[in-house]
Amino acid sequence: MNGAQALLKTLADAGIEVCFTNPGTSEMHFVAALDSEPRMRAVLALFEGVATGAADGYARMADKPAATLLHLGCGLGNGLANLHNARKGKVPVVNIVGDHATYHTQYDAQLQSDIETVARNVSPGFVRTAQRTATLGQDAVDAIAAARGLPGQVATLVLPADVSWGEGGQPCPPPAPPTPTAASDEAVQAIAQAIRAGEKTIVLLGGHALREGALRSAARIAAHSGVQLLAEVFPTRMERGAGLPAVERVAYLAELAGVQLAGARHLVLVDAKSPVSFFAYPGKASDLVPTGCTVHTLCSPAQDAAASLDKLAAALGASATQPPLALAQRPGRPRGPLTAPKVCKAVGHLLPENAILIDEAITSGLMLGVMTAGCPRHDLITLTGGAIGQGLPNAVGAAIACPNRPVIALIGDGTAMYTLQALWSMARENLHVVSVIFNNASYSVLNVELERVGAEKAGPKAKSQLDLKGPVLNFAQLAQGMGVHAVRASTAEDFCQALEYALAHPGPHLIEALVPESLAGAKRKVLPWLLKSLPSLPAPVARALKRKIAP
Ligand SMILES: Cc1ncc(C[n+]2csc(CCOP(=O)(O)OP(=O)(O)O)c2C)c(N)n1
Ligand SMILES: [Mg+2]
Repeated sequence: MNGAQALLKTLADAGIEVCFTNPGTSEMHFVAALDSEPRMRAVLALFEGVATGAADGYARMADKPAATLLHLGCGLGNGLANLHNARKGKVPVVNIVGDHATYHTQYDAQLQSDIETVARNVSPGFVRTAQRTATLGQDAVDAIAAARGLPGQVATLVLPADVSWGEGGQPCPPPAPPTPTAASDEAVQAIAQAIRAGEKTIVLLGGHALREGALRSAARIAAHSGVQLLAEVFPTRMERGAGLPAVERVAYLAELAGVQLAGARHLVLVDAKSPVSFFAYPGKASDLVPTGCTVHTLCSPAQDAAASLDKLAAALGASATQPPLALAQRPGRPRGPLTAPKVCKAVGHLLPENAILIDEAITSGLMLGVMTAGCPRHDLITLTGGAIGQGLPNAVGAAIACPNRPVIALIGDGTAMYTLQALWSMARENLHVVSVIFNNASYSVLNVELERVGAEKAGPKAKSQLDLKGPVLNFAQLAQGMGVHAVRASTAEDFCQALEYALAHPGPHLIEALVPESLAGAKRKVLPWLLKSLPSLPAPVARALKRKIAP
């Protein structure tokens, strides 16, 4: 057995069944070994950012890692943004990067570069360059253990070509799965005491606290003790829909998040990070915790969120409380000229049972949350690390992890262009993914940001960096060129019909929604002023405005 064969057997024995690849010459023995391991599915991506984003989407839905296969430092660099998103989402990935043979490094050949330095950015907890064929199996076990650790992470194993092709590979048995602990008695008691004192308390749910069991426990606590629940701004995976507790997410815009958090005296973190502003803005606070608010940690991402919430519910006497659940209700069928809110409405009108919804719609998705709140149960995947180009690759991985569930990916046009090659992988693997691209011919959110940061009057050169008009992209044609059935829609009627067709016909589809910018003209001009005025408005008015801008 050579090293690559031993590596693949070790991965498969540990339940790693999919490898998203974009190989080169240094990975040829790994590629050749794929046929020796029938349990490993290999999925070719035409850009490394698709491979890494697919591995991220897969693990979010499968709750176990996939492997990647990337080509040296440059291939890893191309895949970095989506590994970053995985890192921020605490998603396990076994990231395998091929390298030159160990004795070839000294010659500084064309593709020679410092792989470990690139890797440390996204896998600070585990970067290892395999040294010998005989120990490669153990290296793989260590990488798997690190990836599946508490919390999940990207683990990078650099695989020199001679370690891969050398004889004497030894597969190793899988590492034991980790067992997270519940919150400590002290943490539970301290938080229960703070809650019982009756001051305004917000419980911020993140990570695994947004899965069904934890959500139900949190909702019991909220119903029993009057605390307010919020979900982190960009969940890795959130279970929602009719029959589950509905939890509002922290808003992206710091000023709106400020309205949500205002007046809190206690903030309880459950597998969540204390909230901070996405960016810094001149004269505005970065830390979103209101002054005078005490931050408590019920459990860290390394602990068991559901068990911790159960413990807190028991301490408060809330274990038998029946929490309110989202009612089954859908918006009506939209009509007339197509707009982004109407696309969200159509998705709410038609979302099938058990769907996986991927939201990378940026400004076009502002209404998605309210429009889908009462839809049949679904999972929501979002842009955890803010590095755009995640959604389409995530859809590839999610569809492979859950072949019997429809995947609907809502993506901005600017965003779609980062990793558009994902469409080709959807076609090749015949995945049931409906990609909806919002063609508003703009980096619209950056136009909003331009107003918000208070930059001086934007001239034509500045504005041209943020608009995508000329040439206007034609996503339907681009998709067709990659083997994906695609249509354009400029009315709500056409869009609904296209979505119904796509959902009824398994396989990949793309619907290009031709829409105006959601935040344009007067709306865009007044937004910064509205946001600025929020802190000085009475709380009920501020909350009403918040609901209007980003419900
Ligand atoms: C990797 C990466 N590059 C650049 C950005 C900056 N950025 C944020 S949003 C955005 C444009 C989004 O445009 P689009 O997808 O068309 O959505 P819209 O704003 O029009 O709703 C850009 C370039 C980013 N977040 N991540
Ligand atoms: Mg756009």
